[in-house]
Amino acid sequence: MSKSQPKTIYLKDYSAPDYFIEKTELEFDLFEADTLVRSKLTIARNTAKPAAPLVLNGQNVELVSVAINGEVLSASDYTVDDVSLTISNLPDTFIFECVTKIQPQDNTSLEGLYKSRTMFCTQCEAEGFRKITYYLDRPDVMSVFTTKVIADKQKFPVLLSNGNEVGAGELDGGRHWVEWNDPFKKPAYLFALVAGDLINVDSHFTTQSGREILLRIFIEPKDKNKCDYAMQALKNAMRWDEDVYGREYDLDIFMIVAVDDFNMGAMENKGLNIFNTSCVLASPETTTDAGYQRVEGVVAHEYFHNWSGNRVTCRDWFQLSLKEGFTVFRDEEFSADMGSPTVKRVEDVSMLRSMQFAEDAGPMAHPVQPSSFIEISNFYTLTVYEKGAEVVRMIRTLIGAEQFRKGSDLYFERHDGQAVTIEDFVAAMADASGRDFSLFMNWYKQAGTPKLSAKGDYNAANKTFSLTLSQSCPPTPESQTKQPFHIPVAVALLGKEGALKLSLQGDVQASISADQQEAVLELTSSSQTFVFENVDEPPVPSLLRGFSAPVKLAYNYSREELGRIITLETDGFCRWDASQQYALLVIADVMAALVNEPAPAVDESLIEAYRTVLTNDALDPAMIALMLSLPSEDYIGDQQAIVDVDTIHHARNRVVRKIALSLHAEFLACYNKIHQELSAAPYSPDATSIAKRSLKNKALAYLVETGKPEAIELCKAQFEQSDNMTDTMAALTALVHSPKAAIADLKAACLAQAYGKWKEESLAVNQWFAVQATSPVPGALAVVESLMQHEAFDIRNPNKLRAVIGGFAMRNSINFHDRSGSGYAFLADQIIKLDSQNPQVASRLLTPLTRWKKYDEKRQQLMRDALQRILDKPGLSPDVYEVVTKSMVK
Ligand code: B3K
Ligand code: ZN
Repeated sequence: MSKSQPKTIYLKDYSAPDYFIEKTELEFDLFEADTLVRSKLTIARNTAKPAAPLVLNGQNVELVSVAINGEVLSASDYTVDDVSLTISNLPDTFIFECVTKIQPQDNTSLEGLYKSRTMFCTQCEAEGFRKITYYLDRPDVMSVFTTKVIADKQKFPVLLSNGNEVGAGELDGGRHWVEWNDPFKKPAYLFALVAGDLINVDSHFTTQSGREILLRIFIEPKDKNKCDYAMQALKNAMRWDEDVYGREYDLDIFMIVAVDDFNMGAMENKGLNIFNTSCVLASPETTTDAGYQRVEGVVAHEYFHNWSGNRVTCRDWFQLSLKEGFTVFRDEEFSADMGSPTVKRVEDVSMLRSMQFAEDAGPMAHPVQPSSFIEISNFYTLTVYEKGAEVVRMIRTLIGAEQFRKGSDLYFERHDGQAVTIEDFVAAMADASGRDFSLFMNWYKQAGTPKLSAKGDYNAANKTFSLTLSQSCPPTPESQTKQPFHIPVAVALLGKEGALKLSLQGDVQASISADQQEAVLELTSSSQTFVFENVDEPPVPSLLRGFSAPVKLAYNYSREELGRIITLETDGFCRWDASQQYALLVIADVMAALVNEPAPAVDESLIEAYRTVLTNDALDPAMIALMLSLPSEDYIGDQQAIVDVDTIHHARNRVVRKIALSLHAEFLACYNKIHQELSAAPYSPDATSIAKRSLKNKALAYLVETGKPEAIELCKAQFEQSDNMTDTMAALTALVHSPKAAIADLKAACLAQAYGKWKEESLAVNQWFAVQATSPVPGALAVVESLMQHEAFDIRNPNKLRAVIGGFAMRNSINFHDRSGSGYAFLADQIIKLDSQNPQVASRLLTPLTRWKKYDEKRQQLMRDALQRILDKPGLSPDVYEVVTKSMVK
């Protein structure tokens, strides 16, 4: 099959491999022009299957020679095509050797072996190893790897691969070699190699059983002072995994290498994680609080994969969420424990609802365990990762923390060293808890976001409150009709003074917490009624506490009822969500009124609710900041059948401005108080300071919205005096995104000053690019086009592409969706250009165009025209081909 005829792969066609590779011995001879890869594989036929030819995967590799049991084969002994090498009539066990030639310096896809600036590095997940040498590049083929790396000693003093260093030496011509051995069997996707001129920062960790582990982060010398935070995060993650999951690290060394050019955040290669610099380097002057938290989260995520992914891996790529959903769940819980659990939960849910729900409603919607794909790279999605994590979270909610731990112990014990399925994971949870998860499996098998409708009925005479829960799920590409989901609905009933004690009538599938204030109701059919008894007053039900299931809740709350939840609920998620729902109602009123009048009034009760929240000293400042954040334009759009881009933008802005003007004094007092508190100590990315900064900068953003000269001055002062990136970027963003024409010169001056300061700091420059690309001020496209000509822009660097093109297309709705279609045409041009260079990045950046069905007819047509133009490009990559063809289906 050639790359121009993409083929669909189905889960139902899975078949065990015909051969196993017991031992893999590799030798890399790295040169500037060609790299030679010598591979020696000890192969055994899978005798459980009928004899079959050996078909090895290989792509963009030049075969130099091939031998079986030491005998060099002639061209007639094998066949080679674009994607494979086939040899027939082989004995049951044999040694396969081959030499391949590759050009990593020309590999712009950043998959396989490639060069990031001056260093060689690899990215093999999912199917990149086949771009290095011929191999059984599938996760259920696990092998022990030995890797010898040879290179020029001066240019590449550091030579790394997985496992432990087992030998090193000098060669003629200024070359040297290092050999590594990884004693743990692993699939090829976990293979890694690095060669570069790097320095290392070291530390140590003593495991719970007393083993001493060397922790080593490799960076460029200029970044020496930027790894302390990642190192501490790594140690925290190692300890946490021992404490919470009983998982200890296994090798004697754990290495992280930071590289500039990387398609995603990081990669969990065994013992040798490779990281995008943006997810490992951190310093107060270049990294925002959110950046610090991302470093902590990603370091932990990759570390946790050592068990959930590496020791127990996936049988095939349809099982991707086995490792990703579970590992995201683990990293979310870790970050929650390191900071504020409520804030973390709200942030995660907010992202899920605005982005994963849109994916579930779009043309690329797929189950957490997809049943088919053309290009697996397209399935590293919010659904597989974030929704996958929600599904694991629901398992824990249903069986409780203790049984969940028993289940994970059982899973790791049963399957250590194996490549398994999502069903194996759930079976371990079922066996440990004695619960039946057969209906629950629909969460893995069906795409789409279920709608959960709830209706409450209070009977004063019987003192009962009946809660009727119903579910439905819209059709998605893989299934038009849906089976019911097993939905855990965590509920509290709020009386006038707070949560009521709960008691349920009859024998229903539900559990009640020890303090009797929360019930987890299990909805397992299309509709069920749960009756609470001894309810002395009409309650307000607070539903989906902690966001107990990834569903869209429909309950007809009045503003008064939402107000009660905002004031009395102790569950932070529900409290925040009530404030979002309240704001949605107010924004919806303004949107409706905008049809008839240009400047409709804004419901004052929202202002009063915000005033109460803002002046509530008992609340965590981060929670206040979140509760004072209006729902995003994306989330508002998600509530509409056809997104009314302009009205959403104007209505939301109107509400923002009204809040800003009405609460001006409170915001100023809040700003000054926190600013003074924080100024007393140097910057620190601890949870308390982060929380305070988030509220301070929320207040600043509202102050700038007033457009008052003193607010602009305050913002300018923060920009100039700040000692940290969080405050600097908050001030710069508020100025650059302000619609006030009178401050155009100030914006330009601040941007110039910022660039002058950051031009040697690539990660800071990315943020400088993003703040401009995401500006809602008219004319962003012209700015974006000029940024792409800027000296600091680098079309090969995914971080730059994400900042500029991604910022514009994904985080600047009002400009990207300009009625003229200019945003769509621009994006199509970029995708066409990027497709041959880096298909993975191109395919990802394409997402906003795929959502055409959500827009008005004129925009639909313009978006489809843009998609068609992409499709017409000859030789389109399978990555982009899959997304475009699936999204064009009417
Ligand atoms: N497992 C990698 C993702 C690889 C993506 C390949 N296209 C990072 C992670 O999820 O930890
Ligand atoms: Zn992962």
